[in-house]
Amino acid sequence: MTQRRHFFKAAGASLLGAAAVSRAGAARLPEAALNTAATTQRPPPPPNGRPYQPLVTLNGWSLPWRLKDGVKEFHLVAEPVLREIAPGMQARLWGYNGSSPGPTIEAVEGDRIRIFVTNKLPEVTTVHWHGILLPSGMDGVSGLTQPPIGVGKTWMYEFVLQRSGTFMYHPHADEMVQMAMGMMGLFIVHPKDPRQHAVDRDFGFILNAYDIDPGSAMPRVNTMLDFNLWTWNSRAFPGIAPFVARTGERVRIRVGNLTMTNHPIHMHGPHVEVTGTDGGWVPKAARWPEVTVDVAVGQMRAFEFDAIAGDWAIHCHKSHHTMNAMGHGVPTMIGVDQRDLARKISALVPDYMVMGDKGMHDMAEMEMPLPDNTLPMMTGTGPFGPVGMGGMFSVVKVRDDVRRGDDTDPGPYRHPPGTLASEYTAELAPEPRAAAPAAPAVAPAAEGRALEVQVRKPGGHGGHGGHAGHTGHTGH
Ligand SMILES: [Cu+2]
Repeated sequence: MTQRRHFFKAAGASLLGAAAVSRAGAARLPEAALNTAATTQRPPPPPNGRPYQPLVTLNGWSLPWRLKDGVKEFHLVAEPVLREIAPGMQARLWGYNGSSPGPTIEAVEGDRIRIFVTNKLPEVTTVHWHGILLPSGMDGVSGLTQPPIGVGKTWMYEFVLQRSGTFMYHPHADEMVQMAMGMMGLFIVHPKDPRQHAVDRDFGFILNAYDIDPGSAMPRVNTMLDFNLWTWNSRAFPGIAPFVARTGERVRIRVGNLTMTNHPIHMHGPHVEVTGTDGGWVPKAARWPEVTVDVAVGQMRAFEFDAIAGDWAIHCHKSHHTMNAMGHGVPTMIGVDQRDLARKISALVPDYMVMGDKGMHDMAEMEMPLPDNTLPMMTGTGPFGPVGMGGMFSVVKVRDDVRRGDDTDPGPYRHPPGTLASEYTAELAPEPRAAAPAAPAVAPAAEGRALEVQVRKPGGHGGHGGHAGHTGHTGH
């Protein structure tokens, strides 16, 4: 009993941090739920405490808690996990409770919560509660507000949730490695009054990125910008679940960015309104309309829209982020006559195929031989053929007959008559622009300087188009 009393005193005093608390109630840890499935698991309504509408974590789940003396107790276990990025590829990541990202933590404004963190990683860690107002000693910054959580140790964090909103958690010890390995999760604080900021559908995911060599399963942790797998909740299209809604429903999507570059999230169909950031809800009069919501590094955005029937693409607008692995170092072949090259290579490699001389759509249609455990650059099939996408891409599927709270994929949209683009099959009139001189597909060889710009060094990164792409990446 003395221990327990000591614990409550420590937890209530903001000057005492996680270190002081950890010496107390180590006894009787709450059960640490485990989930290794990569399918979306809509949580049940809260079994106790204040009511709220649970978040639907895309390809994820929410962490159960136990209510103890009015405190919601959660138990996170930091540990190595095996994550399916998309069918055909598994990654050896680090995460929490069996998954990367870890389970979403959901609680209500005003709740006192206690989060036990057990470290089953091969190195130390901490957990930082990104965006949440709390005593400085609970902020989880290794060295600054606490010593790191040792291997095999369990620590406690405890605080009262002062404001509702969209937040995250991630390590603040060896961050570069641990985030490159997939350690992160959403932290949603629901309003005390469930009618506040109410929507019909509430989705959330974290933008993350990995650098995993084709054929390998382990991320390269020293990569700074040159990632090759662009993922939502550690899933790449076609592994990302659709956002399902019923026509007319108010839908909210919450996005956090824990990659090393910004992601303009582009929503086809309905216009969206930015209603929240990790700094709080945007007052009604200050909400701004968008069709592309840029989410910068370390930022979160919540946006809402009224669902319109259809299949609406939603994706990062950086087009190389809707590509999977093997996208790097592929030279541009458009307009390059490869016939002579193909003849020479075929003598050495009998199956050699010329690719990309008319653009790269062909590659989406072709089943190319791949090393084990990687993903094609572009994949996924829609009702009209290959989607030609990978990475940060999904579909908002809105139908008139979806049941409330049902996230089952309704299949392809049945377009009402007269609302579908179609091939023009009537007689073709002469094109009025035929008189203009045609632009050459390839710069004439005589223009020495233009040619110089197009020189590519095979394999290397020095001085070619790929390098220019990276500069664009970092936003210089
Ligand atoms: Cu992006």
